[in-house]
Amino acid sequence: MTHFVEAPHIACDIGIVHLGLGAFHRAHQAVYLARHLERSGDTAWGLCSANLRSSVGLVDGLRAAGHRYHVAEFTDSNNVTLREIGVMQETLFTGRDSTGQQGRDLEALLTRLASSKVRIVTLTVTEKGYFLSPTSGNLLVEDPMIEADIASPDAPQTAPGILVEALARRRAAGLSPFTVLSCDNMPDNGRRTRNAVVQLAAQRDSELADWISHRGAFPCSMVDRIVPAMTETDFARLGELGVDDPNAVVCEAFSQWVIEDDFPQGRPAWEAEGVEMVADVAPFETMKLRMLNGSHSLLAYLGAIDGIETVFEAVSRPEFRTLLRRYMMQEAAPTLHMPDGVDLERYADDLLARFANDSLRHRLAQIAMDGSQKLPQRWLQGAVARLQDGHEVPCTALGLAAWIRYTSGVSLDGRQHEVSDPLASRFLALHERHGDAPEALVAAFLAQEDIIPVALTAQQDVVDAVTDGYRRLITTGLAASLSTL
Ligand code: NAI
Ligand code: CS2
Repeated sequence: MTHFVEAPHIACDIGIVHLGLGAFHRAHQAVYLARHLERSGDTAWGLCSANLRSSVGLVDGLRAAGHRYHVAEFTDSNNVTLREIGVMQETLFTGRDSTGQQGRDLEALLTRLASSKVRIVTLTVTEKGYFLSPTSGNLLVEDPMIEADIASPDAPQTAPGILVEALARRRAAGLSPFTVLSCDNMPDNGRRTRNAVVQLAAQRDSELADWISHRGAFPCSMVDRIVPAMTETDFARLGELGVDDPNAVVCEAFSQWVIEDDFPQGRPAWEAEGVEMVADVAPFETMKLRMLNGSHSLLAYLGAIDGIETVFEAVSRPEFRTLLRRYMMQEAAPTLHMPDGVDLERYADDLLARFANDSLRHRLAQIAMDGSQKLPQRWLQGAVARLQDGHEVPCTALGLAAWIRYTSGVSLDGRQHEVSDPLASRFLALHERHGDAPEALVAAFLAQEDIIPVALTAQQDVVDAVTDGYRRLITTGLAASLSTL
């Protein structure tokens, strides 16, 4: 069954600016705002969405479409809600466009951010977009992009740089800071965002940094909706449903948003749309990152090195479902501290059902991206906790072995694949230096202390488990490795 939901044409003030106009933003935050607008008629929370480095075509395509697009929410391949979204009022691009011009709309974005009507900034710029060390959580001040923003603070290119310049303008104009709400898959994402902004501000003006630190609000949030990158198959399927929209996104019907309620300048009444406003997001964030995202990364690396393409394909194999259930219930769930009433067995079952949604072509290659930025919160912090409780982490160890193999760019049968990661060149150098000698190669990867916690590599049995896992993968293949597990 196909259910169409059209969007009324309602002129809004722009109260929220979003950085990172990607698929997830269009299918998650913008949907909650659109439903809020349609239900309440509250026109204070129109949306300006900006891309800082890629997808200028999407920015211009949405402008050409009057900033209206479609979200196809699939319960399964036979049931979909086609929702038109009309809450977006402006789209901007501040990266380098096809003519080589840098920062086409930068001044427009900074002016928008300095407007008294803008009271919230949300972000989905991926884990790497904050320029933070995955282990220490501190700003990577030696990153060339951050160095450039320190040298030219009034012409920022990074998300932290844009936030600092906008906050500096608001302070100079006597305005309060906007609230900064990260919607990225990072633990403690609000506090990590605060780190990036305050530490960058301190590079230019300690009084500005103090002002942001004391007056700024950076609530944490847990976000959840599976939104795969669009494929030609997806566009063709929407075409069959009568939707010809190059800016459309496809996603599952499930959606969840848990937000720390800290909005000094006010916020939309998100509760009416099912958003959970809480005092402490941490338990929900850790649960989701370790159980959902940790499972996703296991599928991504173990599946991709064996030529499996999608989540649906992987979980169609019983050995993967067994692996995920064992990982979730024996290595992730025991490390969680949930409020009464949260049933983790039920949550694990629900996740396996969501992964088996036959209408989503969620590519393992997309999930495998940026592993250096994802694995600390998805596997490694939980593994350290589990080991400190005296338990082994065999699923995580095999996952690490698969990740190491994945970063070589060569699958188990010799086929090549792209390795998309900010540290890809470092990983390639390690492979070139150590070849397929499991002991030396694994030791070299586990010695990367900016990714792998020392508390993990101090456990020799973990090092041995990863080494044995790597050796089994390259000598006996995936099926045998999983059955041995
Ligand atoms: P996408 O590829 O459609 O969009 C990524 C966005 O991040 C783009 O706007 C891109 O320009 C921006 N970006 C990438 N690197 C950046 C950088 N260094 N500085 C500034 N902007 C940068 O990906 P999608 O699906 O929108 O996911 C984005 C983030 O949303 C994820 O990394 C994750 O943190 C979060 N998320 C995604 C979910 C999904 O299922 N797709 C679900 C839950 C959270
Ligand atoms: C995925 C997430 O790409 C990935 O790393 O694990 O984007 C995942 O789809 C979402 O977190 C689901 O909420």
